[in-house]
Amino acid sequence: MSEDCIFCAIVAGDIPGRIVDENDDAVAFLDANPMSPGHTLVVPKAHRTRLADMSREESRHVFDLVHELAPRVEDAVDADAHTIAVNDGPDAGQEVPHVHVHVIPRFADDDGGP
Ligand code: DGP
Repeated sequence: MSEDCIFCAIVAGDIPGRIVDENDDAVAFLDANPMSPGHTLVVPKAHRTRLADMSREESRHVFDLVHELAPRVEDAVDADAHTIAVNDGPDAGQEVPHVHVHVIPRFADDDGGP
């Protein structure tokens, strides 16, 4: 855990997060600033800043949860598709320095979305 990391605080339960699902190594919670209804973030429980900081095993657990969750989120909000994205590094738009996979529900009429 990193002391001043907001996502570590959510994983630890120190600040409220709308947790959707979890496995041994990853947690999914709703994005506080959603690009569409149901926008969910999947993060490793351990503090990792970039994808390259994760082992293959850690990465697999994160993406296992994405794989399991995405169709359920799509169903839950009656979406037509979803965008799955990682902003990996500040120059790619990563604002929170704890790896997170965006699962963004998309709708046929959403005008291009994110
Ligand atoms: P990125 O630009 O890829 O680093 O996206 C960061 C996302 O994290 C952005 O969609 C908003 C979300 N976010 C930032 N702070 C919080 C928070 O405290 N709680 C939750 N649930 N989401 C947050």
